[in-house]
Amino acid sequence: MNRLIFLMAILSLNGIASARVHDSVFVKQNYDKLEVQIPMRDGVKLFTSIYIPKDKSRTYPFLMQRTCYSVAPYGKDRYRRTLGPSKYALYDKYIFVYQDVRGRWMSEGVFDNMTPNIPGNDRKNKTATDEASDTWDTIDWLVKNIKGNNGKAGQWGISYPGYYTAAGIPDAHPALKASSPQAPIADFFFDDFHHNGAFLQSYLAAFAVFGYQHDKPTDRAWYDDQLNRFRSKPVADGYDFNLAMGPLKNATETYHHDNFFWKQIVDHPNYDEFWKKRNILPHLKNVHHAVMTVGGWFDAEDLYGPLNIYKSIEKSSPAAHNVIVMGPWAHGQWSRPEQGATIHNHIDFGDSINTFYQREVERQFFAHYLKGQGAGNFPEALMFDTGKKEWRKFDAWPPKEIPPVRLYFGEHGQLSINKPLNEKAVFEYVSDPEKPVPYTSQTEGLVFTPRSFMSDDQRAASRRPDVLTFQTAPLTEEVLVGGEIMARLKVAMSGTDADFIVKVIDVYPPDHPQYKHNPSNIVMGGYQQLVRHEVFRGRFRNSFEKPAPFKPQEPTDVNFRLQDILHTFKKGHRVMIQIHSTWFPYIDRNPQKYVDNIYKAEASDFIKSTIQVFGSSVVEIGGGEKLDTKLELLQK
Ligand code: PG9
Repeated sequence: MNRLIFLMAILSLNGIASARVHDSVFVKQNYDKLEVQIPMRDGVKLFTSIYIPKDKSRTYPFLMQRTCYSVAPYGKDRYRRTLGPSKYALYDKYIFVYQDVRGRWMSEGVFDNMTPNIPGNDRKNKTATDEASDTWDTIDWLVKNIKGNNGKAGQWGISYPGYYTAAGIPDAHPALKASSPQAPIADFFFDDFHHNGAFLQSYLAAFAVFGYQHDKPTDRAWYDDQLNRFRSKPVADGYDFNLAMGPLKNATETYHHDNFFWKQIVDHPNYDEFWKKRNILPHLKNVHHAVMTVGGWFDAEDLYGPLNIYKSIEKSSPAAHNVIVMGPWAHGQWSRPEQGATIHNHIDFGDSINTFYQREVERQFFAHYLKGQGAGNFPEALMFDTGKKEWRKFDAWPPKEIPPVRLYFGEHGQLSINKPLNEKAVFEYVSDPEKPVPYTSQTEGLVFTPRSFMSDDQRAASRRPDVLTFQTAPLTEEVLVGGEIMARLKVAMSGTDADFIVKVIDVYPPDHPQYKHNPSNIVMGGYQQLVRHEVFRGRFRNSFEKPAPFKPQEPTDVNFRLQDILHTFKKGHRVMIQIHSTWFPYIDRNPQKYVDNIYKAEASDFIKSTIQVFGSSVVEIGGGEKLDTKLELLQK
């Protein structure tokens, strides 16, 4: 039997290998490559690789990706192994365009993170540049200079390229007919580097990529030496490494003393003009072409972005063909070639999910809007229920048809659904920054960005005295939660500052079957699967721009949103909520003594704090009052 399995494995590997070889062979057999320097309106030239179908019997739309991560391979005879957002687009044939954005790799100019958008609907005649004008100028040049195009252009990108797609939407060129920002960044104060003002220390090693200017166009990574500062010796345990480093001021001295982006982060600890002008959301208005935003429910990098880009366009341009797809994916996982099962950490979410998305959703979106193919009847919101593990279509998101669920905390770790318990109850823990709650059940080295923790087992956390844990009895019937989440905490503390982490957790029944991709020591019986979390730096409870200390022992409201959710808690499962104040090294440690700038805090500023959470607190899922009124105020 083992021989048969081995043989099948070899054949399937050959199959994958031949498919991969086939893609790269298909590219060379069916596309010609062109490399051009496209002049922007200010004269800066952007390096652009263009792959044109050899078959001249028909015309083709453009499908473009703009990126800060390089359009390699460089050289007109060196071809990408595949083209486009999936192999379906490759075989359907487009004129694929890949561009190094301003200031990156082989393009000229100066790089800026999250280039501030310059508002103005007369994009064609503006002289100042931003990503919208660079996108406009690029499309204009392509339509006028590349033979065999059908006068239509689409754009897509994942992660930072997803941001460039979103940033190319305002005041779009008339030829731009379809945009698909995927895991797009919307605002670095809420995506990637920060969550509600708390710094993601798990990103510490990534700064080199974004914090140095190249002195001229180059096809070599000019920041490698700075990246290697973290690689001088292997780091087996990121928790110990980051704890031993001490306060963030030591990171400045040791690793990032010459990094312009780190300096900007340190100089702008609050949501000031520096961050506000880099937020793309307020500029997503008057959208007249089709937009399909894609994200992953377990995307540890950009989850705020896709949800809020979709909602911003929905609000500003209700007539736009604006849809959203959210699947059971990690960051960018939907773009991977089909592996059979979609696995996130220990959880198996089902088979052929990527094939369904790439072939039946994404392929159809571009074919319809760029080639006039198909009926174009895309659901407003195609959302994956991460508990039932099935897709659902909604006419609106957040959904109107899912009743709100309110979760109340009670004594002895009781969690009540829709029934308030004892408002006068007080729950208490001692938060010690010298012994922060680990953010993952596994030991990780120094990650570039966090990833697998988003659906991880929370049993180790629930057994810690500095983690408040509340859970229902086993459910007698399934409970569906969907939409936006609000945590409304009433707290008090012995210190003068604190972070709050709130987690929504699905507790599996003791007899839950194992998943075959896990080793036997990953026990799914009783697994406490993280479904959604969020971090909130308490100093920003009244305003992200104007932080304020807490008054010791004074009951204080800390209200904040967690990112959206669609999850069925099945019969026999339990709903669990955890609350704590450290989560390391995912986020940096709050000294818990108020200091003006945590990036400059001294080791002596870090103190233990006794935190109290009162029984009047509640977590609302779906239907709740939208807290982003505060965010909306910020975005004006
Ligand atoms: N989420 C990706 C990232 C940004 C910044 C640092 C590290 C990763 C991305 O948006 O490309």
